[in-house]
Amino acid sequence: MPNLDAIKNALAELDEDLALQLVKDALAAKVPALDILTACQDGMTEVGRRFECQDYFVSDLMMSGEIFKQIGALLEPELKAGGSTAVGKIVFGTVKGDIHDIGKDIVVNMLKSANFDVIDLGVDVPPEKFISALKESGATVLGMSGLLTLAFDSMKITVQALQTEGLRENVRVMIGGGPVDANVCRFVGADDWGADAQQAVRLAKNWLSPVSA
Ligand code: B12
Repeated sequence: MPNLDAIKNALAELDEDLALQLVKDALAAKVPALDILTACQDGMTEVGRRFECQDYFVSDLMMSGEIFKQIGALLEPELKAGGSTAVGKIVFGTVKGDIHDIGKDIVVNMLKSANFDVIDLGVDVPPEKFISALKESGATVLGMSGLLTLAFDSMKITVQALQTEGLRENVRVMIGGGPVDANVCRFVGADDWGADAQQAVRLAKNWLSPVSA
């Protein structure tokens, strides 16, 4: 039986071959993809901890990112939320000053799998780019991702820009990314926040198709 702790440890040790093999074994043994994803996120958290302790360097963060992306590609077909008839447009991006996109990509893919039309603006997205995408697309949900502490300010400024542009009444805002919690949500002035991609899908379903939610 594949061991989720072993996957977490292989990622934390940056053992690419072992991590990928263990993920393949786990998928073959029908371990739920979401459980594998959680183990991998725990591994990334451990990488972050070692980076904080200066056991790891930026090159190690990059290596962990590369491994995680390959694991993401293996898990993606299994992570389809499926079965949803929800439709609606969502503008999404990692906020200005932040280039972390592994979590954003997972969330975007899960939203797409749940039949939402997602306009992904990428990383380091300034408020004005979010605003023009919302205006051009008519989307009524904005999703912002950020892992750096400085991302909180970028998120807040973006919400203020929505207000200034008269869009705030019609656009629901969700935020997420490693350090985001209810306090950050209040600080930013977002409508809600999520700790994982499933929560992003739940929020989108509630906001865009209340009947089927
Ligand atoms: C990989 C990594 C990198 C890679 C990123 C590669 C990439 N393409 O994304 C690279 C090497 C580029 C990098 C760079 C840096 N990093 Co970095 N990085 C990480 C690391 C190890 C993992 C992040 C990750 O991918 N996690 C896995 C994903 C799946 O999790 P996630 O993003 O949280 O997403 C999930 C949920 O949060 C949620 N979610 C995400 N977005 C959203 C949005 C919505 C709306 C919702 C509802 C949910 C949601 O769903 C996702 C799936 O479940 C973290 C450590 C950690 N603990 O997170 C540090 C970390 C984030 N990095 C950190 C730092 C300091 C940096 C650098 C400044 C380092 C440097 N000195 O250059 C630079 C910053 C560059 C920049 N301007 O952005 C710090 C941040 C500290 C802080 N408080 O600001 C961390 C926490 C490490 C640490 N402990 O010190 N990093």
